[in-house]
Amino acid sequence: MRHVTLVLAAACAAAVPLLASAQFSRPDDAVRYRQGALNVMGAHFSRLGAMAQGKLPWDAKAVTENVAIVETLHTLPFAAFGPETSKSTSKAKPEVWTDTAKFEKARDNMFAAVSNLVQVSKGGDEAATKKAIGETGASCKACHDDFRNR
Ligand code: ASC
Repeated sequence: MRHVTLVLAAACAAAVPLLASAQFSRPDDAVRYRQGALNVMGAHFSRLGAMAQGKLPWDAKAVTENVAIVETLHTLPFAAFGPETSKSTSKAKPEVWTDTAKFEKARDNMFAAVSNLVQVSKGGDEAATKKAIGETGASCKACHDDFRNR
């Protein structure tokens, strides 16, 4: 039984990207942290989006570099959405804290899309990678539509 539990725990740990813990002195520091991480991630994801849409030429080296940055950053913002930040000024909608299950589902959809993008992009298939970029962008947008004010 203990063995089964350990195997299950290991499988879960492998399936769910770890949320890096971070420490903030004040709620506003957490808000700045998550905005910074999302802003930098957006700058790099935008480059991928532009290539996927043919607005920039496809550049396999740039794809690898930008996917690696998105992979590193994508879990970071979520350590900084604690309930103590719900009263800080930001674009986050109250639903982040009142409908946490839905927010976490949107987060997990994005995590899954990024995992898929990382895997697919390693295969070097341009069309498949463009599709994975599109699916990842849709997961960003879905969360913004429901949980971010304009
Ligand atoms: C980006 C970016 C986002 C997403 C989203 C996709 O490049 O900064 O937030 O893509 O716009 O629809």
